[in-house]
Amino acid sequence: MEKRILVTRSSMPEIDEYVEEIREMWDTHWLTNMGPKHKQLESDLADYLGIDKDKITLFVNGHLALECIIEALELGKELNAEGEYKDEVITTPFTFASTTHAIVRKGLKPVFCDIKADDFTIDADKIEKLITDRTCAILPVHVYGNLCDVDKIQEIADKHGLRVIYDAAHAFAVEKNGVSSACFGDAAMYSFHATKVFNTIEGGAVCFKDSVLKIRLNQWKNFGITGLETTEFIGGNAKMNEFAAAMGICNLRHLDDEIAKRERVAKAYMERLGGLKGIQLNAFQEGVKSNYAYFPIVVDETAAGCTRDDIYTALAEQGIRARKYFYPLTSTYQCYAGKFDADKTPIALKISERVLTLPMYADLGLDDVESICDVVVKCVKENR
Ligand code: T4K
Repeated sequence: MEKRILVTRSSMPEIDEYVEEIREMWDTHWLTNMGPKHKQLESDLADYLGIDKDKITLFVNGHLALECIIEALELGKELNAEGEYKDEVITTPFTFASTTHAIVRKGLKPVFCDIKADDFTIDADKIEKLITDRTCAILPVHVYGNLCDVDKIQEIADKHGLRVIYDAAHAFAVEKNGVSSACFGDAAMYSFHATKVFNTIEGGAVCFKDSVLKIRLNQWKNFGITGLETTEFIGGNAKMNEFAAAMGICNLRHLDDEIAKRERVAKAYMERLGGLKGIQLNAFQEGVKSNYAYFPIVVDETAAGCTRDDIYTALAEQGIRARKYFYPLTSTYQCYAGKFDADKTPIALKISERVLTLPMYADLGLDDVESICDVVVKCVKENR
């Protein structure tokens, strides 16, 4: 069979390590509902992130984690002086479906802010002009392992009395000046999906500033049940099961090695593609320790002589499946037709039409990186 290289490949522990981790479940028969593996992973993650154990809780996936934190913070429930609900959330359309859908599914209105062309995160200088008397929160996205301008965003939020929730799906294990991405804003949501730097098969977590939220989030993710005979909220079911937690316990043991291997892959890409005319690489962020979650390139057709789609197709012909994360913008999805104007976020629109994320995972061979770069370089050189 022809060799295929996909955009990513799930990290997995040795099978024996996982079997050992789940073995006792055949004695306990405890499979879910915040059991011992769930508790252990929560505690291991808190240690890894350097946060208190009462400032993290686990979820079945990142998306429902995001919905639950919106509910637990009661966004959209407050009235302004005119008696209107404060239901607007400032966010970006350069993201996965989940971010925008979570806002809309919780009855709130996304107000789209543009992004920066160098690191693809929200342009904090453009936030304030979008704030109205209906704004309740800012929900920025740490894209590809790049961090948003967390200091400036917090300053704006404090000035206007807004909540800040980070979509940190791409930013597990990322730090700024030694401070974990878990510590910024009122809350940060992580995705532990199979495609992420750290995975629990499917899974997610929310880390938060106010430890009171732990009880509330645990209730929201368990049908809103607050006691043996009391149910105070209309919650859903978003609990992580014990098999997923066991996978997380194993994967966490190897995470630092995995990130080091990813760094090696990123450096190999940078060596070959750095300086290639028309190919923009991810910006290096001062003081940020990356997790090398993705390897995006942005193709400027005029300078490169070929388009993003030319490179995408040339790679696909060699069995290399790069992906267009994030194209199209969420604001242009069919399900939101007529609701938003993508021209109001011109940089996000431009980047989404030019971005390609190249294969990136810990075990990607450096010879494979060479072959991928050969295709990109050939595309650029042959077309100029
Ligand atoms: N916010 C942001 C910014 C996000 O990026 C995401 C998720 C979320 C929120 C929501 O978090 P979760 O609720 O998912 O925890 C994938 C993932 O499904 C999704 O989690 C992720 N973002 C998104 C960026 O990528 P697809 O549709 O591209 O996945 P798929 O199935 O095409 O897989 C991509 C590649 O990954 C495959 O070509 C091979 C590899 N793969 C995939 C799976 C499923 C594996 O190696 N193993 C696997 O089990 O969405």
